Amino acid sequence: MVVLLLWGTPSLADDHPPTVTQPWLAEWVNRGEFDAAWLNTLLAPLTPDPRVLHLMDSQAEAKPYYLYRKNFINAQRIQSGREQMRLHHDLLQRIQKKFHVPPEMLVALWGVESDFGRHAGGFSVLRSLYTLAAHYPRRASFFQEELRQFLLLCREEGWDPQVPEGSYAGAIGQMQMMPSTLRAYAVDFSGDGKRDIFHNPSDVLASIASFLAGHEWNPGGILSIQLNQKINPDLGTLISPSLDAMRPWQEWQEKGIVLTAKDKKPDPNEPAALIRLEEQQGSRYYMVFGNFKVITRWNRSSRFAMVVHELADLLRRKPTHD
Ligand SMILES: [Ca+2]
Repeated sequence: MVVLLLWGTPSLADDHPPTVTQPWLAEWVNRGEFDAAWLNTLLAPLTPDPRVLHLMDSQAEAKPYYLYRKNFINAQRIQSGREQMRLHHDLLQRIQKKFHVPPEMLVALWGVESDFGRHAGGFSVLRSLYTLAAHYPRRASFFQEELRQFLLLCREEGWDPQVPEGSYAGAIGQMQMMPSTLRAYAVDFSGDGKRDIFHNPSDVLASIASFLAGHEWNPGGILSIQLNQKINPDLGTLISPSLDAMRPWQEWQEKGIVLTAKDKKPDPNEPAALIRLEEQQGSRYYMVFGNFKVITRWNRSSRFAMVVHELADLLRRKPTHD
């Protein structure tokens, strides 16, 4: 009954039953967030995008780390990253002053997410999110909320919802943030009053910094230390089930983890976890610390965090010329 009241007469509802009668949309209208006729006009003509559903189901396969790394780190990516570091040197310094996140970390995330803005689109955000909200039961409630956040974001920023392009999963802009994350963390750093995360490197890089700072990035904190398996033979039995279960570094020392003399010395209270990544030659083990976990707040995968970490290290180092 509610549906009929909200969405007009039965005959009108019959014209567009697949979209406008869904209870989660009716709830937005009931809450007074959106106008029913506006939603109807926007969503009723949309058809599910089969490419989006296909890509969602084909992403699950986990490549070993050494193959995963190749998708993000190569000579071209490192060279472009170093050029961006030079080009935006002053901007990056100003962002660091405000957010206390190092330039190479911002540029590395930018590079991993969109190759420095070269590949940030291709899918209509509206159609992708609607496809997943209405036709992907496994994660429907997540994408229904992201669609709602996207429509609120469009209203706040003055965007036509039909225009923005993003990833097949609805990630937007040169840093590929989901709409809820964008609303919470994106900032205007260029000073024109707009959060232009599609075109403006100031806004893009500062928005990345805003996210990391907002997740308790520790300036000067350690990300990871590779462990020497010769002096730590039982690492396989100590792997952390999840980064949510980090323990103070001191407890790892008590369990027998030994660093080499050249390693940085973490604070005894620094939260730490033990992870394993697969290289072509076999397993490698790392102690990872608070700042590594901050990157996993962006993307939950340890492989993602390590690839950002490695690219950042390569960008910080001066290229070696003969
Ligand atoms: Ca701006």
